[in-house]
Amino acid sequence: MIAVKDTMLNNVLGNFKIDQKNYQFQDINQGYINDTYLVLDQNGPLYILQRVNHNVFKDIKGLMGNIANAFSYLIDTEYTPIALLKTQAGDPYFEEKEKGFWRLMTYINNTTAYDNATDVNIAYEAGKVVGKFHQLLAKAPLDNYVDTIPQFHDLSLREDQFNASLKSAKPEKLEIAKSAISFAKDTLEKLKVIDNSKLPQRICHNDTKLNNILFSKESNKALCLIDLDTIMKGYFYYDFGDAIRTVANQAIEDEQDHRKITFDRLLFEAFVDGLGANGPFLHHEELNTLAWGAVFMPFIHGLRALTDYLNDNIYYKVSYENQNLDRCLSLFHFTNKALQEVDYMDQVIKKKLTPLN
Ligand code: GN1
Ligand code: MG
Repeated sequence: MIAVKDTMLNNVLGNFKIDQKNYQFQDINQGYINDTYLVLDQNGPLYILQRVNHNVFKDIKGLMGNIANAFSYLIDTEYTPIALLKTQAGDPYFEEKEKGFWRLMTYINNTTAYDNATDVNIAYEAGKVVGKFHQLLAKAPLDNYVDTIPQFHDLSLREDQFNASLKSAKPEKLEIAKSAISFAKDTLEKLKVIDNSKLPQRICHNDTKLNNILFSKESNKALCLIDLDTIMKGYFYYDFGDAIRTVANQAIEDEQDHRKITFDRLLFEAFVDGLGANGPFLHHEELNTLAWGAVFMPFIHGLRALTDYLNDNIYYKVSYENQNLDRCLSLFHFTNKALQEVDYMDQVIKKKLTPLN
């Protein structure tokens, strides 16, 4: 069976401008959206091959244009570049009839990614590289970017989708998810304090969970961000909050044992220190929203997981029936912890980060 898959993937690689040989493949099953494979030869890993999920990403050309544009700004001695390999026709991705869209990227040797921060160095390095990413992309013109998923982190859209799922869900699911549904309704009201109207838009990564940051196994330094599919306009608190939900929390996203879910203040502070390490880049108004961003991001992910559970798993790939519900409950548990830390987070942010204006 594996051989059939290897042949299929080798056929895909035949369309790219690389040495043609018999490659081996390892599934990287971490994501909920795309299919990702590590490509190896007898000397070890060489490339990352991905089939981009066209159900989720409707405008692949725009998406790949965003990535190519971002790569052209992400050049710095403190940022490790990733390159896209071109197809034989010179395109940045290969369209296979009916089976989808494939892209091939360089693999950076001797690297790893973490689901959770195990020490303050990881948290600090994560903050530093997220800051560097934003400083470099602050120079990229916003108009060059398309919205790969329109209104991706728009809470009113996610609220509408949640309300629609409440109407169509099976009664037994509504019963099982009763407490999550009530937490969602309460928290939706609380989050109305966030006011986007005064915030500058930035090119954001929009999926800065810790395992989208590549670390050197040798130096333990954070090298760069990966998974740039959702690079598009956004507010900085999206990237801040999405990092915090995985840096300050020692549990995995679908953790069922909620005693393992933490809001670790030392890890939080180390991340904020890292963010400030390359000098100021955020405006005063943006700093004001960061603490709430750390509530907003785990919540919006929990809400989307809950909606998908109620819709019978039509969006995320699930590895078992109730995974979306487990993700929701775990994310909401962390949201609740973050809610209790808003004043504390705000004080730390104001103490450690200097505004630009
Ligand atoms: C999805 O598949 P992955 O892990 O890259 C989702 C993100 C979530 C993430 C985990 C396009 O990303 O927003 O943070 O799952 N991406 C999309 O919850 O929906
Ligand atoms: Mg992603």
